Amino acid sequence: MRLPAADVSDDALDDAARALRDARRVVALTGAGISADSGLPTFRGAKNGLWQRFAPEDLATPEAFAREPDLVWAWYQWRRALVARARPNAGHVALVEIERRAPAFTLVTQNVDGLHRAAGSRNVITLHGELMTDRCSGCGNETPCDVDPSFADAPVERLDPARCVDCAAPLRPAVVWFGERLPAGALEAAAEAASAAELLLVVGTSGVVYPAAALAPLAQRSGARVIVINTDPAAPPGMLELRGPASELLPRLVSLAW
Ligand code: BV8
Repeated sequence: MRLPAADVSDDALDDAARALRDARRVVALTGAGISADSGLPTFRGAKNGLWQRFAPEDLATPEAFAREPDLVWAWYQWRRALVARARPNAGHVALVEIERRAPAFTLVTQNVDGLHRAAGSRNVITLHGELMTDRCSGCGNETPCDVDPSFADAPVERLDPARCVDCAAPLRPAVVWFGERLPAGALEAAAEAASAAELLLVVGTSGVVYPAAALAPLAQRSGARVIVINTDPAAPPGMLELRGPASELLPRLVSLAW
């Protein structure tokens, strides 16, 4: 599926590139949109086939897993199969270049797909956990998950969760579900980076999930310039909006800045 090309003026891009080049402390906050061009469905975008009748908030909760573990586990095994065949795109790679060039850079991601680290980003704060890791719902033991690639194109609707080899309790993905705390220290580190940022790039997020969504207003209140990169109109007042795919706009921004 080809995304609409960027709809952004040269002046806006030049303005953003200058801000990027001049900023000493840069922070990027990313969401599912940056992985869209790696073939991964976003949370609130067009619904995908089997799961179109569920909202993420219906399935990504401890209550849903307790009530219907086979439904929730099957959803994650489908998503894991998609992530297993996904590769970082030019947007992920552009953020690696920004980390190399900027005097100080912090990447804060809501994504659980691991594509930022796969692209080479190093200073990454992962707010919502790791999809490709299993955590035992009993003893808490964490292990890399198994993936059945066939689920990518032929997902099953129900599948009993795998069991822990140590205590036989059901495994769950090592992600933060709605109603669960973020990993210890992650939000604090992200808020510290956002408060100190001179420039915050908000890339591919609908800004509806808290507390992550509070980071952009926090940065703005602390004096940062905020640039929003999104295919949809998503920029609150006072933030510069670059409308278009992150995989196109981020590389253009980097090439204009340096
Ligand atoms: C918690 C892991 C407290 C699971 C996810 C106020 C304060 C605190 C909490 C709340 C609050 N209000 C409500 C809450 C509760 C809740 C919440 O925010 N609910 C929402 C629905 C209102 N928050 C929580 O429960 C959080 N926990 O606060 O705990 C606590 C305290 C004490 C004790 C106990 C608890 C936990 C939230 C984490 C949930 N887990 N993921 C999983 O993946 O299965 S969230 C999930 O949504 C993903 O991580 C995802 O990244 C995230 C955000 O979505 P987006 O990334 O923005 O994706 P989306 O599809 O929405 O948007 C994509 C965007 O990209 C769009 O704008 C689109 O236009 C754009 N786009 C598309 N293509 C492109 C593009 N842009 C650029 N280029 C493209 N090519």
